[in-house]
Amino acid sequence: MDEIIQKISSCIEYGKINRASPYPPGMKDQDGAYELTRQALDRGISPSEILESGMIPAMEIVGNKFSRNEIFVPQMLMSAKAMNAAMEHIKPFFISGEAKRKGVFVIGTVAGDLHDIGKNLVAMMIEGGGWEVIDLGVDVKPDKFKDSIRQYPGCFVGLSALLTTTMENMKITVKELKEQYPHIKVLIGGAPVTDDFRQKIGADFYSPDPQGAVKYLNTNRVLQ
Ligand code: B1M
Repeated sequence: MDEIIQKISSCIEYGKINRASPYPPGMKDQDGAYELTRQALDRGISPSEILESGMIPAMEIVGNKFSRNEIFVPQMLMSAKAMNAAMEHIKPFFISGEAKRKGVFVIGTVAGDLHDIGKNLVAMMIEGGGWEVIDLGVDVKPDKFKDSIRQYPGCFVGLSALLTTTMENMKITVKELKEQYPHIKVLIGGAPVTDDFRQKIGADFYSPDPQGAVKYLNTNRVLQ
């Protein structure tokens, strides 16, 4: 792996946001995820490579360390901040200036769940694919999704969940949306979600990654 990608990965793993950040003390006065990502792009490394070889695997390591009680929530939060700092440079590459004319995609992380990095990536890729994205944020209750469905008739809805506990809220959300709007297409995703779960809760599509969600939307959109 390219050395700079390795460094970006370490910054995310250890929560080094930018050069000015004093955390972690061992990386004081060094470039952080923010500066290194800019440098990597300036060297011609592709945003997808930085994301897939450096940033996402780093978060995987963070999750594994958390599972083993080697780090705790504050460290996990610093890693998320470093990831978001790197994303500031990556985002413009995935969002084209193309008119958003394919349709509307409403996305949110389900009620009780505050994880938004994966959801933001999905939103970013879908927007880059030419869709208008309405991002409702995190901890989104079913009523908020319903408000958007009323506001954007014919939209597709995406739900993200990262916790096994909030998968239950995903199930409730799908049930409520389908009861009131039987024709609405609901896509689901997030680390603990599977296609088996999708079938059980009656959602229309599951994708393990943003690319699958983009493909589904492009294939299933109603041509106007
Ligand atoms: Co959280 N956390 N966390 N956390 N956290 C996990 C999810 C966990 C697996 C860590 C672990 O134990 N190994 C664990 C869940 C265990 C479980 O339920 N089985 C966990 C826990 C327990 C918790 C808390 C309960 C900890 C506590 O307080 N004791 C707490 C819950 C807070 C809450 O939500 N109510 C909590 C808090 C946090 C932070 C706030 C500190 C922070 C989130 C910051 C933020 O998002 N702004 C955080 C983080 C960073 C993580 C890990 C380390 C990383 C998550 C991440 O961003 N991954 C995570 C461990 C892990 O996932 N390995 C963990 C990178 C991201 C790109 O991947 O989100 O999976 P992901 O998204 C992917 C795909 O899943 C897919 O595309 C993305 C790109 O490939 N995808 C979709 C996602 N949504 C999609 C939707 C689609 C399609 C694809 O269609 C609509």
